[in-house]
Amino acid sequence: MPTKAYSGYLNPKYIPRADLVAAFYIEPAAGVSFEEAAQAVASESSIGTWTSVSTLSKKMKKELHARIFFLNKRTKIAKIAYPSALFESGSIPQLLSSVAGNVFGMKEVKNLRLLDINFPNRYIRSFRGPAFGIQGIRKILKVKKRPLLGTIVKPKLGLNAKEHAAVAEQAWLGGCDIVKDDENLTSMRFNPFEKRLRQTLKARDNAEKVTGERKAYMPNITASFSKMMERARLVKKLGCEYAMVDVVSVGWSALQDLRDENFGLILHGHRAGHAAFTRNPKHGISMLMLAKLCRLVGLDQLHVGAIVGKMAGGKREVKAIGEEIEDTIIHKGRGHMLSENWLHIKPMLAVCSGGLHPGKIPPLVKAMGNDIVIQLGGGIHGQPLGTRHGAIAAKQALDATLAGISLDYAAMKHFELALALRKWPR
Ligand code: RUB
Ligand code: CA
Repeated sequence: MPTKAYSGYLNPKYIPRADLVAAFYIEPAAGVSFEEAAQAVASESSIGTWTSVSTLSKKMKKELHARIFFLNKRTKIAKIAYPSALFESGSIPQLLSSVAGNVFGMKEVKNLRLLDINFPNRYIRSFRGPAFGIQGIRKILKVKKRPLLGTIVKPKLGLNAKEHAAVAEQAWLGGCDIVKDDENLTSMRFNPFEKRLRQTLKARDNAEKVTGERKAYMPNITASFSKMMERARLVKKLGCEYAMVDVVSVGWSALQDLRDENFGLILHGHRAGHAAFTRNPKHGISMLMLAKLCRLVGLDQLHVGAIVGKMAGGKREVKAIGEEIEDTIIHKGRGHMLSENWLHIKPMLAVCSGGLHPGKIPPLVKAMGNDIVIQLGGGIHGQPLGTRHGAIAAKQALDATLAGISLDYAAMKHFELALALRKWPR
C-alpha cells in the first residue's frame, strides 16, 4: 500500500518556471508502482517523510512541495520541479543533501540515479564558475586552438622529488604542454610536496628556456582542508599557474572555498572515486551531474573519460557530458555541457585521460574536438626509448591528426611514433 504521505506530488500539467528541475532514473522496488516510487523520491527530497505530520501546514505544502511533471514508464525517467526556496544559494552540499541524499536508500526504489539538474538562473548566479575557463587557459599557455598535450608522471608513486622533476622536464622537452602529479601523489616521505614543487618548477623554467614554449605544472594539493589551502598559497607564491585537486576526495565544501579564495590558480579537477556512484547506469549520480557541479563551483578543467581509453565510461557517458540525453532534455544546449553557454559560467576544458597512447589520439580528437587536454601517462613513460621520446611520439601523433595525416604515414617519417605504434596496437 503506498504511504499516504507520499501522495499529492504528481502534477503532469505543471510547467516549471523558476524551479530547480531534476531528472531521475527510478526503478521501483517489487510491489511498488513507478508513480509511487517517484512520489516517494519527490517527497523525501523536498519536505516530506514517511507519514503525514501535523506541523506541515497547507500553506507550506502549497508553497514548498515538489511537483512531478514528467513520468515515462518505459525509460523509467521522472522529472521533478522543486521550488527554488528549498535550496540555499551557493551551497552544493545542501543541494546534494536534498536531491541526492536520503532518496538513494529509500525502500520504495530498487535503483535510483540522478541524471541531470537544470538550475534556476538565480541559483546559478550564486556561484563563481571557472576563473579562467578554456580561453583563459589557452591565453596562459599560449596555445590558441589545438588540444593541449599533457602527461601524468609515472610511476604514480615511488619517485623522489628530484627524479619526479627530471621526468617532468623530459616530458616538457619532448613536447608536452602540461605535466601533472598523479591523483594519489600528495606529500610522501619519499617525495614531500614542497620539495617536489620547488624542484619541478625549476625543471619547468628550464624546459621553457630550452623550448621557448609555455610549460605548466599541475601539483596535486589534495589534503585536509587547511593543508590544501596552505599548499595552494605556496603554489601561487612560487609562480605556478595550476593546482590539481581530487574533487571527490576533498568534497564540495572544500572545492567551493578553494575557488572562493580566488588564488588566481587554474583549477584542475581529478575525479578519482567518481565511479563509485557514476558507473552503475541504474544507480547513483551521472558524470554529467558531476561535471555540471564542478563547472558551477569553478573548476577550470575536469577529467571526463577518454572514450577510447582504459576506464569505463564509453562514448555515451563521455559525450553525454554535453549531448542531450534521451528524455532528460533539460538544458537546451548542445556540444559539451562543459562548454555550452551558461549565464556567466565560463566553459570548462575537458581532460581526456586513461589508457591513452599515441595511436588513440586520432579517434579521440575526432570524438571530442579541440577543446580538450589529451593526457597520457603510460602512453608516454612506457615508450621503449623513455619519457622524452614518448612525449615526442604523442606530439607527432597529435600534429599528424590535426594535419589530417594518417599515423601510419607519419610513422614512416618519425621513428618515435613508429615505436609507439608498434608497442601499442590500435
Ligand atoms: C591515467 C591516469 C588518470 C586516469 C584517471 O594514466 O593517471 O588518473 O586517467 O581516469 P594512464 P579518468 O594514461 O597511464 O592510464 O581520467 O577517466 O578519471
Ligand atoms: Ca592517475
